[in-house]
Amino acid sequence: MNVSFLSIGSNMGDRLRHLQQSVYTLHSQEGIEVVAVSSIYETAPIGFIGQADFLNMAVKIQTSLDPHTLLNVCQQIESDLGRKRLIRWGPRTIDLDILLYNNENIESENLIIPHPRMLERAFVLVPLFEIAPELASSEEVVQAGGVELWKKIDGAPESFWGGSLK
Ligand code: X6L
Ligand code: MG
Ligand code: MG
Repeated sequence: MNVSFLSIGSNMGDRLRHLQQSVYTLHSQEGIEVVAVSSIYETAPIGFIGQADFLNMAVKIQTSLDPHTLLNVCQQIESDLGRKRLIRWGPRTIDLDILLYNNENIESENLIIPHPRMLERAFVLVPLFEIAPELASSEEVVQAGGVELWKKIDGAPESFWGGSLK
């Protein structure tokens, strides 16, 4: 069984209802079980300003679907909830983004995992780390950002420079 994290956002119409409907529809799919949901956060729009504030959340799923089939499910839900792509980064009834799929790196024409810009976006990371605090320092997320633990530092600050400096 595979573990995946999704980021969900809405800033048009009944935003809460769109989040609820999308999570319910995910859980109703054969091959997807929603195993954790974050709190809902109201967030200022990024990318294209002058649009309504978003509600954002994250969910954790267990799934037998491969990443491309999961993407198809997400896009079908977006379409069913009336998502129209009119303005780049513009208002949307619902947006479902696959953030992580196991600890895989996937780069195909229509799907990149880990989500390439997730580490720059508080509206993604705050809900994600709420349901997966272990990810805040994990290999999946940290390596996705080109950041690898080089030397673990434990102990009092003075032990950092030790006897080698005065
Ligand atoms: C410079 C240029 C800096 C572009 C940032 C950031 C563009 C995020 C697009 C960017 C830039 C995005 C949401 C949103 C969008 C959302 C909130 C995007 C795609 N989606 N703002 N903006 N929540 N708060 O879900 O993420 S558009
Ligand atoms: Mg998005
Ligand atoms: Mg999207």
